[in-house]
Amino acid sequence: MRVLFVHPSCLLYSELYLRLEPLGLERVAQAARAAGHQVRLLDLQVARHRDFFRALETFRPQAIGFSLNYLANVPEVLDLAQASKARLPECFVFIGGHSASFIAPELLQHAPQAVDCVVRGEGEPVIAPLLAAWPEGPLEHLPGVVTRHGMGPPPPLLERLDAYLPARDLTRRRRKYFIGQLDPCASVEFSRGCPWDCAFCSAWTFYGRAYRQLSPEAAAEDLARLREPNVFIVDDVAFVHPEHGLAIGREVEKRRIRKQYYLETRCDVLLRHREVFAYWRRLGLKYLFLGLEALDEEGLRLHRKRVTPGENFKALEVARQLGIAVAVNLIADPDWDERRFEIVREWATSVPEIVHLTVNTPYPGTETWYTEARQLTTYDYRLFDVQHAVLPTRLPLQRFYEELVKTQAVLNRKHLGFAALRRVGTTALSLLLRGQTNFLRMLWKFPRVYNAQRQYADHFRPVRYALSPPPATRPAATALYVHLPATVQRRAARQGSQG
Ligand code: B12
Ligand code: SF4
Repeated sequence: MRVLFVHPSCLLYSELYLRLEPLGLERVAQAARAAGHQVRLLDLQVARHRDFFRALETFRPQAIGFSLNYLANVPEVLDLAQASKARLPECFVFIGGHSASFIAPELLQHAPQAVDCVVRGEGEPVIAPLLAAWPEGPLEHLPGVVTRHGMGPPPPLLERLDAYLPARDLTRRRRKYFIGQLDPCASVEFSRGCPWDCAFCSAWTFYGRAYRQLSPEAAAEDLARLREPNVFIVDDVAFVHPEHGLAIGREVEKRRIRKQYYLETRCDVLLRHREVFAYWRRLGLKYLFLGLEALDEEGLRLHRKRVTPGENFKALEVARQLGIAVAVNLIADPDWDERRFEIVREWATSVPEIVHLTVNTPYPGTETWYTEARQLTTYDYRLFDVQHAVLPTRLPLQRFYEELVKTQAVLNRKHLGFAALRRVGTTALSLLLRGQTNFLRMLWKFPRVYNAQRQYADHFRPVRYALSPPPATRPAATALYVHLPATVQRRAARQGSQG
């Protein structure tokens, strides 16, 4: 079968600092290819809608699979799905990905004639049986598959993460992928899932609390295949198990791989396994992203982050000692007043780290989606991008955005514009000489991207697709998960055998 996989466009706000390859989709594409299908991949982060419509005419796909990791991309994907069906009525149109997994029935309701099914959970184990079942069906008997007629059993977890290394040969314009100074930059995955359970996050509910690792050999083999000199490690929390990080490092050394790396981890993991980060520093680790989330004890408790402010600040010290540049994230609550923004500005200008500010946003799949007592003020998918307030603001909404953007501008002054250019002049020049302009463009983009007036006006656009509100009563704990945790599965199996 001719299969076209499509990743939607970037959101304006994330494109400022980075644009990363669609790693999950590349892995699903590889699983489809291994099953004998003729596969193409189009990434609308680096291509245009007209390229998509051209691909419909020239490639004539018999199946189109859209990736929907981000809630804010829902309208774009639904519009493209409808346009695809209108042009190619026989084509099998389906959607998968992180956000799609939590709102599958809703997506089908929004576009009942255009979307044939939604795939919940990891795509690799499902894609071959799904394509084999079309067009005879029925599809809704397959694990993880949801159609208008029903929902299949819970999706299976991929048995071995080593099984399908990403089909990177399918992505074009790879020079467009970058993160900050790491330009160009590829992505890799060393592990999947997260053992923690923060209230605002859906990583643990998606994977059913499972935490799995690639073998050190497969991880290093994947790194060795990369042409890019820079690598973003997509793991939610890198090096949870120090021995895994050390073992991958040894394989990297054995193969004489020399790259620069960017990874995300937790402050307590950095404190506990400092030696792994020191080792990776020698291997080329340049940047760390730490989700600080809050500066105070109470904020951390509400997010159920399970770290203290003391640990967070100590972790920043350790990173500085190791000579690793750090970017941190703080979550701004819509309840903040001018004083709270002021405190963040003061703190952020007193530390050398890059500080990002995102807005507290309950997402389907997170615990706060069910427990957040405040009423959502909008159900417009496009505003669920952590740059808009979807909960009531203490300040008038327009004032809230003015404070938010003012704060972001202060935080960004340190590492964008002329200040940054002065600091990284030689790096910028050498990138320019190699024809890499993503980083340089980033330095001047801030005023175009962040704009309080526009963010406020976004609330008054006509809404074509609206998210369904959370249920009035909190569902059973197991309903939170996409992949069921092993304990829940065992319990269900026991009950089944007794019944
Ligand atoms: C890397 C990453 C990014 C990269 C994106 C790179 C890219 N283009 O794919 C960057 C840094 C750009 C990014 C940005 C954002 N991200 Co992000 N990101 C992640 C992260 C850490 C890993 C994603 C990943 O590569 N995973 C590994 C691959 C193998 O898994 P995967 O992509 O999920 O794909 C699997 C399945 O989803 C499925 N699948 C995926 N596509 C398809 C398609 C089909 C047809 C099928 C059948 C299956 C399928 O199969 C794949 C293989 O198993 C996740 C957390 C997580 N654990 O997933 C957050 C996460 C997805 N991001 C999140 C958020 C909030 C954002 C931002 C809005 C803001 C922010 N602060 O990060 C922006 C918005 C991005 C945009 N729309 O432009 C949230 C999602 C929230 C939501 N429900 O919308 C997550 C879950 C983080 C979190 N814990 O809350 N992100
Ligand atoms: S925020 Fe980080 S540590 Fe917390 S559950 Fe999500 S991925 Fe895990």
